[in-house]
This record gives sequence, C-alpha cells and structure tokens, in this order.
Amino acid sequence: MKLIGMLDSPFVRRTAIGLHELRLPFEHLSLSVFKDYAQFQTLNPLVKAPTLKLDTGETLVDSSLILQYAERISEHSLYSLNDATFAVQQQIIGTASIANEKTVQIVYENELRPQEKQHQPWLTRIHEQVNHTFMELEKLVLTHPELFDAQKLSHASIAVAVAWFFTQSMRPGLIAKESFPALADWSEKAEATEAFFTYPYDMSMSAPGGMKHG
Ligand SMILES: N[C@@H](CCC(=O)N[C@@H](CS)C(=O)NCC(=O)O)C(=O)O
Repeated sequence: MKLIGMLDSPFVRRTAIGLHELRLPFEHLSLSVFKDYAQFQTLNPLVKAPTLKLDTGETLVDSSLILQYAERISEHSLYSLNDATFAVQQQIIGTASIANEKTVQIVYENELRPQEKQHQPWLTRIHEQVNHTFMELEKLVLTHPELFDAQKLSHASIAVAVAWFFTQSMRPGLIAKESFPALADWSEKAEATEAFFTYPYDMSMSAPGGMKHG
C-alpha cells in the first residue's frame, strides 16, 4: 500500500508513524497537496493528505480512519485493551487532532488568503482555540504520565508529540514552550524514538510563504 502526503502534515506524520509501529509495510509518496496538486489529483481526486491507496484499489482518507483500518489488518495494536484507558486515549487523540486542525487553519488563513482579506476576529478565535487545546493536552499528559512511554508508543502518545512538534515548527512562538513543560518533555522523548526518527517532520514548508514556493 502507498501512503501519500508530506511529513510536514501532522495528519500524514502520525499516520506514517502509526503504520510503522503497527509493523505494516507501506511505500511513502511525499507529494504536496499544494505544489504537487495535479500529480496528487491523479492518485486521489479529493487531493487530501494523508491518502492511503490499498493494493486492492481502495483509496482511504482521514488519518483516524486510515489508522482504524491499519489496526484491523495488523497483528499489533497501539490502543489499550482497557476500556477506561481507551476512552482517555480517544480523548487525547481528538484533542491533538483539533490542535492540528486549528494550527492548519491559521496557516491557511495567513498563507493562502491575501493579507487584506484576512479576518482578524476569526484568527483571534482560532488562536484562542489552539491555545486551549494545548492547555488540555498539557493537563492530560500530567494526569496520565503512564500513557506517554517512549518504549511503548500508542496512537495517543504519537498524536500528542506530532501535534506539538508541528505547531512549534510551523508557528514558532504561537504556543509558549515554557508554559507547557510536560508537552515539551514528551515531544523530546518521542522525537528521539526510532519511529519518529524514521519519519521526521518535513521542514520545507515551515518558512513563511513556504506553501506557495515549496
Ligand atoms: N481530518 C483529516 C485532516 C487532513 C487534512 O486537512 N490534511 C491537509 C494537509 S495538512 C490537506 O489535505 N489539505 C488540503 C485541503 O484540505 O484541500 C485527517 O485527520 O486526515
């Protein structure tokens, strides 16, 4: 199977790391939804990253749905078997996904919309939301330290580290590192693991204007 999308996308990166940890072989095609739009469209007319093309022809989108499929076909699992812990993990993944979504909204507003058409009240709202998602994640990491184990990655712990690194790289200073010590610490540990090292964050689009030129 083929995973399509760049590792500057937190959705693509968490999927790649999840597939890797589930020991599922896949080919990674690093195509941009912006600069490689036409080529991407030939593989998936929806032009959404991540896209997973199965050998049987199906085209899957959405990181959570792709990982749900991956869990079904793998002999391994990155979820807890305990229902109560699973609920916490789902809460963590949902919160991290909103953090990604909100940072992406800020980036799209800044990079794709002309300056004079940017709507400050909307940006203010998203800034507040992204800040709150990281506040919630910081609390979750502090309350459930046992779920953040570099020796035993889960979809939840992967999602948090990927979201933190993405926002820190894409919009440095947006979320003050010193106010989120547990997240910063977990990110450092996760980025040092073999799986994160194998699928490193792609910096090429992070510079302002990078999406237009990269
Ligand atoms: N909920 C989706 C979000 C995926 C997403 O928004 N991906 C971005 C790249 S970071 C994308 O495809 N952008 C192009 C577009 O929305 O047209 C997921 O979890 O996969």
